[in-house]
Amino acid sequence: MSAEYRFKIVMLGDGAVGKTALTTRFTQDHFETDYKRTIGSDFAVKRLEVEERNANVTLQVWDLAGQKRFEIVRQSFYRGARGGLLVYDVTRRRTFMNLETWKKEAYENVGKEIPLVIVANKVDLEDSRVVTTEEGKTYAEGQGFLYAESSALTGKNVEEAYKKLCMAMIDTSKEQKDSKTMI
Ligand code: G3D
Ligand code: MG
Repeated sequence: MSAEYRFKIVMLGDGAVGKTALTTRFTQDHFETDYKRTIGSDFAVKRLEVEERNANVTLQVWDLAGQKRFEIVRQSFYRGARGGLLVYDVTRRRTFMNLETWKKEAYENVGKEIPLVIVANKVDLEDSRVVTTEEGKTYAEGQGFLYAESSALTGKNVEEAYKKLCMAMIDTSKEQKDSKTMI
């Protein structure tokens, strides 16, 4: 019998890196170019089978927008989060540099034990790519994070990125002897 898990996760990263596009691709399997700017914070739910851990996971994916500066929004955004995707845009180096800030914010709000996956998004834009696979991997490995390269546009590796995070969260929750339901 498969184990059942429920996890809340957060999408982190600079504006326009593709957090909403990834979430939409993952939860609804489509891509909207004119997706309206996320207002406040919102979540989508998706159930996922993780064969590698013989588990079914219900993910509550929280996506945050510009109002990050409002403390109250930030608190409810992070409350109960068990993991996060740290997203950057491979065509904009600044978004890669800023991963450090997002990591710190996650640590401050959730704690250093939160599993994070670094997601290098927009790999379909090969010609404008400025951050290499090597750089992304080196950063992720140095931090002890998993790494995934995705394209919300083509759908490449999107589910895999979330799945990697699921595996890390399952392993963490097992370590914490927190058996089944989380939220
Ligand atoms: P955010 O939620 O992180 O702020 P969005 O980012 O999901 O709103 O995406 C920002 C812009 O990048 C959008 O373009 C979106 O279509 C585009 N985008 C997101 N993911 C990808 C991807 O994997 N490949 C490509 N080529 N574009 C992507 P617009 O023009 O609508 O602002
Ligand atoms: Mg958004």
